[in-house]
Amino acid sequence: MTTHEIDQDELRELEALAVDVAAEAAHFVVQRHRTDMAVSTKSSDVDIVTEMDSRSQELIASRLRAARPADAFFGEEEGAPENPAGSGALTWVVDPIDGTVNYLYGYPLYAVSVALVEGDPTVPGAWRPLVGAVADAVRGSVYHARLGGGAHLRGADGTSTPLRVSDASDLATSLVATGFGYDTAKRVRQARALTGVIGHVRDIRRGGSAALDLCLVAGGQVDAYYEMGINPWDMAAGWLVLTEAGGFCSGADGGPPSSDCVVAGAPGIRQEFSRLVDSVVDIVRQG
Ligand code: LIP
Repeated sequence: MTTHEIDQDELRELEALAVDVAAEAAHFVVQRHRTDMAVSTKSSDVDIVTEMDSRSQELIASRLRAARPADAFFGEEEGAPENPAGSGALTWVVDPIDGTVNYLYGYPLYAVSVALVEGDPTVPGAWRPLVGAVADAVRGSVYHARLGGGAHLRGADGTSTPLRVSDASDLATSLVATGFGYDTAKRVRQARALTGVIGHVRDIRRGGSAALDLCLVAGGQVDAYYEMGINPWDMAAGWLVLTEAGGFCSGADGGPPSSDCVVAGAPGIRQEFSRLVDSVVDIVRQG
């Protein structure tokens, strides 16, 4: 991975750009939500994309290209990155609406996720986020962070609060978030894996947005999160917000976070929780 010498001042500017763009797109999708909006499907009948996912991505891409023409862009709704990261360029990794099914239903948990990463986001272990912003569209707040600069929550009233993970040290009384994919057979395997987890923790939360789940861990509202099957655009910004808030974010067997598996949480339960997720990950892998 080509590492870039970027000082904190430049990172602070890039973080502010990510926050502004994510907040603008979040406001846009809330304002333009309609029950009769166009909806189409992707990998399965339940894997949907609304017209607002595409319009939000167009808005974000145009803002970022105007501000940072040399950077690459990798958005959920556009497939392979433009200007491949192989060229050493930094890449904006974007989820224009994370929690699209929630958005369609008007279920109040969806976000816009914008991150700038170095390395190749399509290769596990070959990239890392430098700045990230997750705009909670319904609350009007923005979780954000820069590498080495800590993590903060900008409230709808403009106040800024430092984020800190919980001090959980006992898995049995830990609250855990997770999620399920769009492939029916895989979802059944994820549910089977969950039966191996639920007896070892306080309770489970299924919010529907990986980006918000990771940020809720960063703020201490839940103690841990795991999921098998999410994409770089779902995790890029939330990963950095979480680690800058003092948490851990990895993959199965101590590997990097990836579509295979994301394991994240408060440092006090890292070993226990990682061991637990490692014990069920093969249930989901066996497709
Ligand atoms: C969603 C993720 C969520 C997962 C859903 C879906 P999307 O992303 O954020 O964690 O459980 O299946 O992948 O499709 O709304 O961008």
